[in-house]
Amino acid sequence: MPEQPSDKNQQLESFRVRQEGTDLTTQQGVKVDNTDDSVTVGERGPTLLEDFHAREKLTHFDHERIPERVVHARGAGAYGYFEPYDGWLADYTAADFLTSPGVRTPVFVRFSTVAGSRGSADTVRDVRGFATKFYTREGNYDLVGNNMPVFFIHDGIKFPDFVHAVKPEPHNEIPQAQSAHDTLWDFVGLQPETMHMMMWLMSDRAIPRSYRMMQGFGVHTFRLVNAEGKATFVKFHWKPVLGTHSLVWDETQKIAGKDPDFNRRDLWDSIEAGQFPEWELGVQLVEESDEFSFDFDLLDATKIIPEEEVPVRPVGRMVLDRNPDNFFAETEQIAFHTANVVPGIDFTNDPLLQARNFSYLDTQLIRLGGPNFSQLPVNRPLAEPHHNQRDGYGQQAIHKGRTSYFKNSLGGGCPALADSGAFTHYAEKVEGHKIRRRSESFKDYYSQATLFWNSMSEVEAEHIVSAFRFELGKVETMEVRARVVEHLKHVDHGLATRVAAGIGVPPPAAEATPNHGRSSPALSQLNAPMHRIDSRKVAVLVADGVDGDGVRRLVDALGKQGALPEVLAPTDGRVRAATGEDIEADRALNTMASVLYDAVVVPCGPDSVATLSQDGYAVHFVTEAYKHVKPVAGFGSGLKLLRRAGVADELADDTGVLVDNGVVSSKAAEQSLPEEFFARLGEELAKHRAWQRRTESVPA
Ligand code: HDE
Repeated sequence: MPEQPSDKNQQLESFRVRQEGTDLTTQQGVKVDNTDDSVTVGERGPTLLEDFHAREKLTHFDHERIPERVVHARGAGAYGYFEPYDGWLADYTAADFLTSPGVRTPVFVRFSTVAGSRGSADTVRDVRGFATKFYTREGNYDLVGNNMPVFFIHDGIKFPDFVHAVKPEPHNEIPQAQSAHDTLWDFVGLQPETMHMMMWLMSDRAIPRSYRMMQGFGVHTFRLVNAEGKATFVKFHWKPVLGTHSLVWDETQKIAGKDPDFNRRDLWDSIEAGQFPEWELGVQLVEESDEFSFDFDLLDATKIIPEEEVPVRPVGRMVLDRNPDNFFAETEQIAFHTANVVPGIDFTNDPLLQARNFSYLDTQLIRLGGPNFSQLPVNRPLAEPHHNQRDGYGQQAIHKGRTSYFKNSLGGGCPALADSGAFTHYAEKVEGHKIRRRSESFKDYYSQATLFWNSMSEVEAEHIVSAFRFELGKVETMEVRARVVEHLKHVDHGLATRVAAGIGVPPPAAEATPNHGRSSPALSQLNAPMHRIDSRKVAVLVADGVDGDGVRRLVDALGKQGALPEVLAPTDGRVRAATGEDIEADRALNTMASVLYDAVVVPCGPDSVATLSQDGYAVHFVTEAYKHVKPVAGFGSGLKLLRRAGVADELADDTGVLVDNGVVSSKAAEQSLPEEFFARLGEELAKHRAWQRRTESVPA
């Protein structure tokens, strides 16, 4: 077995450039004492071509941009590690990093949206990329997945069509980062294999609260191969320790304006705060002999294996604990590739995967400008590469010696063929005719879309109906809308009828595929664990005259539970508590918005509450949080502001603690506010939203 990998961080160290204590120079290292004025003839004369510093500075600037990713252009990334719990998976795979307990394999993960360009907003309705590069002792392994377990199409040859349809329309480049437009839905209506994925895309999965609160999926069926060469089919799953949670639609649209970097910032801030995002890697395993025992084809990437049929077995955990030093050098230049595999992991004939195995290397060649991008610091494997590939743009290595060919005798025969630890392609037996034809076994477009629909809670189902109505409501061509409804009726007639009613198209015809009635509870994200409130952001609204003791106790108690309370006041700086001492405000109210928080609390303090009640911004803050079904809390005179903001649920009328539909209240204040208040608020926060509080005015 090779040596334990040296730390990726350590490897990167030699590439880090620090500016402290240095003088400005040209690229050639010549010192510069003026970078504000060009060399000219006299003070008002023409600029001279010989001003090499000005020319170099401008030339480099002119070439700063590289092509953005064709898809997944907008992303955020972080370093961390993966550690298997134990070695049980060794029965199935020779992959050392999955089976050596105690070995921490460095990783870089990049999360992304798909359709938008680099500068687009984070919170749009979209699939999220979840790409992990494992710098293993046996070379780099990339698991390039998404936060949804299925895909839009069967065969990679359709990918350019799909992406052209979802991207901004070519004549006017509108709309940016949105699926709600004619061309995407035109594609969907004519390509019904998209139906299962469209159910996911219309669900809350497409608007995650945080990258840290998303599941990840390898999507394709891959192969694990053990040391004896025995293969087993595998699906990879990432499960977030914080549970799987989403925003609500109205909120996402507002955040896109208030903080377009919402998810990116959330990832960055939580790592800076030492609250490291964590996921559990799990696998679903299927024996080769069971390949045909499902009612779908394992090679069809529009299908899941329901967890109730094949359980997800835990393998290890991944923790992200370090932000990159430089976005461009690391997050932008990282190059993932589905064909980056290590011994023990292999492909299947999924035609989507096969196309990806071509496409990723191909795209990096243009995006990163030539064939040497694996030498970029973030892409460098920890297992040292040795080969006879030479030259090309951006070559960093200085290869010594005369030989760059195999076999050679002049170079001592090196690099030599490995006699152990080499990757061996799984010797699958294949035979057949060359044909261009979709497999019959891929042709059930609807039953798993129905499975997904049947598995939703009432709230999740409502959100799906609203999303279809919103998206199709933006489609200008009525025939395109109607065509989609005709497909939806094969998913569920009731769903199609509800969607049709909202978009002005006739209800679907009566004859439809009957709903099979099956469900998979694991598909509802409201069934995910809900007991952690780490890094949940809580706004505490204060003004002069606030109950200082109450605020301190609240901030302290929420902090101890792992949440991140922030004190918001009408202006930045300090507010004076009722008892005379100063309280530091973290932010001015008007720089923030309720949509940037998970909950809001209004503390006691008659003067504070009187000021906030006059402040339309503060009142709206509470109203909006309430409408977005977030936990809302108040104590003492703070309850007055809750009422003024339209909180319609029952509030406490004594010093006890009352919880009603996610509204936590008590008439007590200062030292007499019971500890129970903080505990109950924590419980409501852990539930994420008070979904049962659906008032008619709640925007879905
Ligand atoms: Fe990708 N995909 N993809 N994709 N994909 C890219 O690679 C492609 C597919 C996914 O953070 C590109 O470096 C084809 C499925 C992620 O850098 C490109 C097909 C899944 C990322 C490409 C697919 C993904 C990409 C764009 C159909 C989920 C971002 C730039 C056969 C399992 C990785 C680049 C990052 C990126 C091609 C389908 C996930 C063009 C041809 C299915 C997470 O190569």
